[in-house]
Formats: sequence, C-alpha cells, structure tokens
Amino acid sequence: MMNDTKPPQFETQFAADIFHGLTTYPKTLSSKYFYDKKGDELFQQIMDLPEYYLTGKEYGILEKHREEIAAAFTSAEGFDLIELGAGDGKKTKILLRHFVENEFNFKYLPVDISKNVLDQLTKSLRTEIPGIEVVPKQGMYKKVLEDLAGYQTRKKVILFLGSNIGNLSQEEAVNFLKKISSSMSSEDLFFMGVDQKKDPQTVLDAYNDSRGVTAAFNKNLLTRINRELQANFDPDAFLHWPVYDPEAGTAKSFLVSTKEQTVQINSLNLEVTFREWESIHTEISQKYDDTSVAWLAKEAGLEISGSFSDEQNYFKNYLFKR
Ligand code: AVI
Repeated sequence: MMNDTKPPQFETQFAADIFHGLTTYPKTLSSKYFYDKKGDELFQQIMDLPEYYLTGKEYGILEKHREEIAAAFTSAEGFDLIELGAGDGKKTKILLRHFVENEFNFKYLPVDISKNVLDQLTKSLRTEIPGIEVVPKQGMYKKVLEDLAGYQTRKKVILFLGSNIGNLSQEEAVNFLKKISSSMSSEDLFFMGVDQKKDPQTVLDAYNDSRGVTAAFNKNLLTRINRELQANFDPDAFLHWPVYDPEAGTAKSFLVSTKEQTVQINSLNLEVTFREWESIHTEISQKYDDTSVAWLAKEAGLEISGSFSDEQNYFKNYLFKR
C-alpha cells in the first residue's frame, strides 16, 4: 500500500521494477537482480554443487568436442569471438586455449554487465593464456546487441553459454534470438548452451541443493532490497520453493511467506503486506529439447547447423546460422 497519493518517482530501474513487482498480483521479482556482489559469489558456489549438473556437463561437452567446435568457428580471415555474459570464462577458456595452441587467428570480445567480472577475466587470461587479443565490453545485452548489428570486420561467432537463455520467458527468448539473428551475416555463427528436459527429480534437485546455497541465492534478493531500498524483509520468514513442470519444461523458483507479515520499503515509500503462504515468483529456468529449440530458432529466423551433447543428453550446445 502506498503511504500517500503522490505518483511514485523512481531513481533507478531497480527501484521501479521492485515497486511494480511487489504491488502486482501475484507478486514477482526478476532474477536479473540476483547478481549483486553476494549473488555473484553464491552463483559461483552453485556452479560447484554436485546437484547443479549444468556447468559440469557443458564443461565436458566443450572439452570433448573442442576440435569439431573449433573447426566450425574458424575461417580463412580468422574470426571475432563475442561472448555474451562471459562471467569467469572458465568454460570458454577450454576453447580459447585450443585456439591459441593451434595458432588460430581470432580476437576475443567478452561482454558482461559487471565491470569487476570483466577486469578479473581479462587479468586471468593475460596470465593463463597469454597471446590472446582481448577486447572486453561492459554493458547490458540489449545495448551490446544493438552495437553488434553494426560490427562486422570478418566472421563473427557469438557465444551464449550456461543456459542463460532459460532465464528468459519464451517471448523474451524469441525476441532476444531475433536480435542476435539480425546482427548476423550469412557467414556468422551463434553458439548457445541449452539445458535439456530430463528426469524431473534431477532438475528439481539442481534448484534445491542439500546445502541450501540456492535457497540463500534466492533469499539474497530480499537482503539486496533491504540494503539498496532501506527495507526490512526478514529472509527467515520466507521459504525457498522451487517447482518443475515436466510438460512445459519450466523450473520456477518462489519465495513463500511463512506468515502474515508487513514489510516496509522506505525508499519506495511502500508498505507491502503478505498473506500467510503468499508467494513471490523470482526465477524461471526453462528446459528445452530439440523440438522446442527448433521452434525457437524458426521463430527467430535462425537455422540449427549442429549440436553437441553429453552422454546422458542432460545438456546441449547448438550451433546456429542465419
Ligand atoms: C544463470 N542461470 C542459467 C542459472 C539457472 O540455472 O537458471 C541461475 C540459477 N538459479 C538457481 N541456480 C542457478
């Protein structure tokens, strides 16, 4: 409930999104706000969890198929490797090392929203794989994709790993892929990691690990709101609640209020009431299969030109052209 009748003015997009998410029904908050400093640390821990198979599987795929992948990427004039959401580059380094060892002519352009992450990545590359030309770019995907459309010196290969596509709704995913597609020429490639539909228990466990790291990751959003918007959420008064719908292939995470409670968000001049067991939807992690990826590609004007998977078909990396 608003405390007075003035229309709200928001200083940041974060403030506006939190306000709208907590004043609509059902309540919702975007998972893109998970990634503050603490959230980045927790996500690093998640990637090392035994239940969170995604990272290990994709790592294995890149390691096993690096030669074939490299053969698809290379061209007579070399190529520019643009990575969206580069993060710590742990998986990409498998490919980068292979390219350097085989004296490929390429440039690496990692893109990330976090300047800190990019600085660390650039520094680590300098010592771990010297000799790579690295051109880091800080920014939101949306802006970077707009810039990309005008960027063409030679063949471009765009990487989007980690099943980050799963954190978008289907409509957002199609729009995102349309932008990728329109930034590509006929010789360019798009290489994307996609988590696959599988035993529902395996998916659910990945988002409900036994050590509670994913619960802490989800609840950290409330701590972030407390700090950045002067609020008084009690994270212990909410349950981390992941669900998986095997028909839709959608894993969703919620925060569920364990009691009737009222939260003050001072910077928004807002009082939010929760009924007992009322939920906040915080994340979607969509799982796909070949049919749904083919549908996405068709909608976006892309064509699948190859794919690589692990032995259990838990995860797949697809190559697309226009
Ligand atoms: C970044 N993204 C692909 C992760 C996922 O699997 O949806 C984020 C995550 N959320 C909970 N655990 C990991």
